[in-house]
Amino acid sequence: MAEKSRIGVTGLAVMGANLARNIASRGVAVAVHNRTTAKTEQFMAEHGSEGDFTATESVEDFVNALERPRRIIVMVKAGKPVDAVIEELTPLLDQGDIIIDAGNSHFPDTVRRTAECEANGIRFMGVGVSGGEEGALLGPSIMPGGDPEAYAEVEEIFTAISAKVDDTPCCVHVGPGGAGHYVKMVHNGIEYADIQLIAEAYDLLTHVAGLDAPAIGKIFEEWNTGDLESFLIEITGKVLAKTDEKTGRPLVDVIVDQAEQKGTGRWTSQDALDLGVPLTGITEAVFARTLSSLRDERKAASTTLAGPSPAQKADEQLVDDIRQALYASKVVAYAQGFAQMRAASIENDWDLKLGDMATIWRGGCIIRAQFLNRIRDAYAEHPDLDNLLMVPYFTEAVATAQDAWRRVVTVATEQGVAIPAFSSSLSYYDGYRRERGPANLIQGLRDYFGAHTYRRIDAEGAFHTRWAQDGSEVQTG
Ligand code: NBP
Repeated sequence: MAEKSRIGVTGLAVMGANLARNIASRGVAVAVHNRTTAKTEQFMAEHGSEGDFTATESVEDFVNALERPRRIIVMVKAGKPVDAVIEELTPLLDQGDIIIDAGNSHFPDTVRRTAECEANGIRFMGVGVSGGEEGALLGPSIMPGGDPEAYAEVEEIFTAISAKVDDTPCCVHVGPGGAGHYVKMVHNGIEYADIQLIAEAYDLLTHVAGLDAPAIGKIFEEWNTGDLESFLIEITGKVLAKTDEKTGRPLVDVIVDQAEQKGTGRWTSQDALDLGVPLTGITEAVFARTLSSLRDERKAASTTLAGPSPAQKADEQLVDDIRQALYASKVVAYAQGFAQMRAASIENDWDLKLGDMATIWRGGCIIRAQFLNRIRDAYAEHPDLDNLLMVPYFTEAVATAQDAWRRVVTVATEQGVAIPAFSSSLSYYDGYRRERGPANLIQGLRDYFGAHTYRRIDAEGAFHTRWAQDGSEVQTG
C-alpha cells in the first residue's frame, strides 16, 4: 500500500492548487482532491511531477490517503461550499482529525463550524491566507485560528510554506475560534482603505495636477522608495505604466471605472458598527466602491449636477502634498483597523497579539509594507496601546504631514474631486485629538426630545431638564 500523505488539499482552483504545490515543494507528501475530477487530472498533468502528490477521485479515497491525525486543507469557494465539504468529510473522519478552512470565510461561520466539528470530535481551524495566486505558490501570509493543539500539528508545514521576512515566518497562531478569519477580514478591510487612498491620490494627480497615467506611474515608482514603500504602491506604478495593446493608450484609461467587491471590506465595516469602533477609512472605501458601481446614475448626474470650474495647478508642492496626505491617511486607516482588532480581541477573549499581526503582514500578503515594521515596534513597546496615533513615531509622522494633508483636502474640495478616504481620515484625526467635541449638544437635543438624560461635567449622575415645562433640572440617576 502506498505511503500515506502528511496533508491533503481539497479544492484545486487557483488558491488550492498553488498552496498544494507550495507544500509539496517543501518535500511534504500531499493528497489532492477536487469535486470535479477533471480539475484534479489537469492539476496532475501540469504539476504532478513537481512533488510527492497523491491524486484522489472520491472523498473516501482522499481521506484514506492521509496519515492520522488527518490534516485536510479545504480551499473551496467561501460560504455554502465549505459547509458542503465539511458535511461530506465528517462521517469519514476519526476523532482528532483536523479540517482547515483556508478560504475567505466570514468569521461567525468559522465560530459555528468550530462548534459543529467539535461536537463530532473533529478539530476545526479557520485560517486566513493572503497573497493571491503568487503568494499561495511562493509564500503567503498565513493567519491560523483555532485550537492551539491542532495548530501544533500543522505549524511546521504552515511556517515552512509562508513568506519570510528577515528569516521570520509570516505565520503565527492568531487565536482561538474565529480569530484567524477575523484578522484576515480586517487585513482585507485595510487593503480596501489602502487601495482607495491610492485611487484618490491618482484622481488628484490626474484632475488637479493635470498629469497623465505614465507620469503618475513614475511618481508612484518614486514614492515606493520612501515611507510609502509597499507592494500596492509598487504595483500601482506598474499598472499606470502599462500601455493598452489594442489602442496604444494607457491601459487604465480604457478600464471601466466600476470596482467590485467580494464582501470582506463590507464585513469589516459591519463588524466595526457592531463593536462601536470608528472605522472611517475602510468604510469610506467600501462606500466608494458602491458609488463607483452606480455608473449609469453617475453618467446622468455628470451633466446635471454642478461642480466648480476646473482650474488645474500642477506644481511640485502639490505632488508632494498628495504623498504626505496619502501617508497620513494610511496611518489613520491602520490605526483604525488595529483599534478594531483590539476591540474584537477584548470582546471575544482572543488575546490577539497585535504586534504579531503587523509582523505576519510584512511579507506575502497584499498589504505588505515597510511601514508594518513601525507598527510591530509600537506594539512591542506598548502591547495595550489604544491607538497607534499615540506612539511617538506616528504622532510625529502625522504632525509633520498635517499641513500638506489639509492643503490637499482643501484643494480637492475647492476643485470638486471626491476624496472620501483622505477627508474622513483627517476628520477622524481632528475628532480624535479633541478633548471636548460637540457631543454635549447631541446629548442636550436627545434629552430635549426623548428624555434620554445627560451627564454634567461638574457632578456625578444622570440629569434631565424639563425643557418644555418649567425648564428645571432633575437628577435621575
Ligand atoms: P473559488 O473561490 O473560485 O472556488 C472554486 C473551488 O471551490 C473549486 O475547487 C470548486 O470545485 C470548489 N467548490 C465549489 Br465552487 N462548490 C463546491 C462544493 N459544493 N463542494 C466542493 N467543492 C466546491 O477558488 P479560489 O479563487 O481558489 O479561492 C478559494 C478560497 O480562497 C476562497 O475562499 C477565496 O475567497 C480565498 N482566497 C482567494 C484569493 C485569490 O486571490 N483568489 C486570495 C485569498 C483567499 P469544482 O472545480 O468542482 O467547481
